Amino acid sequence: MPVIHARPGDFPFDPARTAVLMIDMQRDFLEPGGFGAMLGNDVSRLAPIVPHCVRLLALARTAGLTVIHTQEAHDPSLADCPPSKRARGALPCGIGDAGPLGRVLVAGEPGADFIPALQPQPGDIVLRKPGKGAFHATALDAILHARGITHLLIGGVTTEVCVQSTMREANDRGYECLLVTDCTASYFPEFHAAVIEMVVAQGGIVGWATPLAAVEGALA
Ligand code: TIU
Repeated sequence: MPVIHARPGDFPFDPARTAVLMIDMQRDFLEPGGFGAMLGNDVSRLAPIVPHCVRLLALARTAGLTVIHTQEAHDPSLADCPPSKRARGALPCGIGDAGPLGRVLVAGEPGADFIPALQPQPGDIVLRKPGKGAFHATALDAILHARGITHLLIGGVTTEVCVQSTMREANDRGYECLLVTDCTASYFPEFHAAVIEMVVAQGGIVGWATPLAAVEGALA
């Protein structure tokens, strides 16, 4: 069984029971004019991980891992968007409003699409989600059970929002989770660093963490 060298210790995994979960690599979070920018963030901070995420997905497909892309986006009716979420931040152009990338965080709009470098490929799974955590109000748990998936390699954006929420949800459901540290990014570098420490502390209370090179070392 391959082993990924990680913190707080080695992460053994069966590739046939392992999925890469790529969280929300959408134009709305990575490009100017999207939801992340509407929130006042410097979206250029997320760009450096893109080549790493490309490598992780290519490696996963070659090694036969399941690849799942999540997409934070709402139904055009906004029926799946809690009013509290829409009101948060009192944005002049917020969820559901018309922005430079189409209606903000709405499925089918340009902003909700994945960035060009990380478009889903045939065989990948795409999962739309209305919340920050990918298990909330989705079929993710059923999808993973149906494939016998027990281990997750997690990347995407942002580290302390959708990535951390999803990793905690997965950990509570019994999945063994590894955060690929240079395949995830935050608008706040200090939050990114803190999440990594939170995950691996206390014997890996939420899971494991390691850079892409260690994943490549195990799957090469
Ligand atoms: N604002 C922020 O950092 N993130 C989100 O709103 N969604 C995700 O992390 N995908």
